[in-house]
Amino acid sequence: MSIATKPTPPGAPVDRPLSVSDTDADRWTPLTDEERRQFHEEGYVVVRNAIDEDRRLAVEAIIDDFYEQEKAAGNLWKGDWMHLQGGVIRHPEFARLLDDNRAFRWIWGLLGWNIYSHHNHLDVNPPLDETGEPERWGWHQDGWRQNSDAEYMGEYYGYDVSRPQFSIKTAFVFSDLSETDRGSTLIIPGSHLDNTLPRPDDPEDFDHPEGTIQVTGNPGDALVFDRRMWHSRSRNFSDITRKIFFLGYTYRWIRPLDPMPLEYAEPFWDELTDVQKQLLGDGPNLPDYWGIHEAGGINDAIPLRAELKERGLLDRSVPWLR
Ligand SMILES: O=C(O)CCC(=O)C(=O)O
Ligand SMILES: [Fe+2]
Repeated sequence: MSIATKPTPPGAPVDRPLSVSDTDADRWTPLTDEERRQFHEEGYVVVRNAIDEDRRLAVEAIIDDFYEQEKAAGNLWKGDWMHLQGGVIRHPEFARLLDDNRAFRWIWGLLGWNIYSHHNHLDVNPPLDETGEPERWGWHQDGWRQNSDAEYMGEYYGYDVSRPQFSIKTAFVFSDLSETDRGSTLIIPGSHLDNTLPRPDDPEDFDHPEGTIQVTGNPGDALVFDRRMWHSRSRNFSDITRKIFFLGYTYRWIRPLDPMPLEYAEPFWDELTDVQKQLLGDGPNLPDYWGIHEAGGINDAIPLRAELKERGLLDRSVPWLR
């Protein structure tokens, strides 16, 4: 079978409806029990209108400027792809995306208050050059060594347990991904609870796994997904350049993956809120990253905790919101 120009499989809503949050809830509306259960079962949600159109347009223009800069600097990948890791610290509008959006309630609602962005990337993927390389098997869970070092060896001991969640990503859609085959992310809903995914014998000759959907989205929507979700890039067979910003959030006691020196944000540091500074990785001392004071004890001054506390959103019945 020739894969070079094979379109990716039909996306949602062919086999199943997308898991969608259509609410106009703002970032401080707590998740309902039903929403939390839905995410824990499905491993993802698409948030409609995560940012408003005027802001999407403004940020898209900034993304285009970065693309030109990276191109001029010879930093594009595979000829014309931009994959700018740690990009969130490069512009105040990117930093603002960290919490000022309608998907953020899923982040604090599922991870809690002791979090930051350890990993984020701004991706621009022009239409595929059909003379390009064949598609290669790209299915993975995020987290690198988190999928080995923190393993339970459940199979060895005869019980079945999923590996720990550790992080969640929000992908903000800036271009029109409302149709399939525009390079949007492939996922297998519910697969975040499986520790393995069978691989093909030939990484250049395969069908995508059963249950694969292609996550479509309108400009301004966001895909929120569990880092354990088995997912893959897909190829952009359309004539529209894909523009998308992935923001990964994890606990502050996990080290950054991307180079994000806080000095990059110096020119606009004073424009940021304390929550945004926390989410960029700021903290006054090491115990702070563990959620505590230097002398021990929960630290109520940690900005996102303080914000949630002030709004009455801490919740003893949810461990990460205690
Ligand atoms: O570009 C994509 O669609 C997927 C990228 C990816 O693997 C990720 O963000 O973890
Ligand atoms: Fe990934």
